[in-house]
Amino acid sequence: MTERPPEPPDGASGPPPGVGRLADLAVSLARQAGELAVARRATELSVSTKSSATDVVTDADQAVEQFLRAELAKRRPDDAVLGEEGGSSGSSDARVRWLIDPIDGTVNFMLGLPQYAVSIAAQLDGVTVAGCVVNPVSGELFSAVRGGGAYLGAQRLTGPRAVPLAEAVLATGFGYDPARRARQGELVGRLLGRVGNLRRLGSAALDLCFLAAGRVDLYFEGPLGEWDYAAGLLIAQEAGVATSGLAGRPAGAAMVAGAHPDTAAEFFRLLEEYGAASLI
Ligand code: LIP
Repeated sequence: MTERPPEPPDGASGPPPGVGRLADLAVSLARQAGELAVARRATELSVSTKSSATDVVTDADQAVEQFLRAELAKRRPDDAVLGEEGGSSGSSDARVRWLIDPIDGTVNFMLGLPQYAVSIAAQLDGVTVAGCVVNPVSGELFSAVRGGGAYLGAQRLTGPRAVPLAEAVLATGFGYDPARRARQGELVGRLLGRVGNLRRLGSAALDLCFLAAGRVDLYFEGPLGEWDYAAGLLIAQEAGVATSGLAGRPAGAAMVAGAHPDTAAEFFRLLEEYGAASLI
């Protein structure tokens, strides 16, 4: 499992030390949670559904989130937590809030597709300041601290290619509601005539990390759970990705979109022109 980069040397510019400690905890817990997910994948999974027949959750998702919550309760008892499976816990006055997706890409995990991740983000006073996304199958560990850059292991990430939209590879995802999925499909169908290619990899957290790593050139999806995108969005932003939400608003639960700064305005305009607002 590749590790987080070294802290900036004393005196260098970068995030305040307290944020570094949050980042270190996110990395440590994400690595351990990833190992637990892999171990649980080797056992007989019990699968149930949530909002629709395709919105699955396994006992592994629940076990990994329980592990993360127990570790956070032990090490950071005054912090709040928002997790995909267990919802919100802790005081609404807490300065630090953790956002955890125990297994992002649950359908891939259930099917044995090696494209899923543990995603952990830490917010300080409502701003995401540290994030870690681990693919426990590949061993890739993406991390970022606000103001400190984005990394794959110790390798600095510098974002997507500055290619024309007509050559750009677009990553996206689809929701669990059939009617909304149909609308998302119509939007993607229109975009396909304007971009170079499409990838639907199954994990928003990893899609955003791949944008940060230059493995895809464009990304959008919406709506998303805050736990899906919080860490990946910070990693993408710290890699220099230009991001946006709907109608020029900041990226958020309604939609997360990202591109190279040179193509971002054209891409975001295209999303609006092709009806992204209809996705929420
Ligand atoms: C998934 C996202 C993915 C999206 C799926 C699902 P989950 O999260 O990461 O991008 O398209 O519909 O929301 O549910 O596997 O944690």
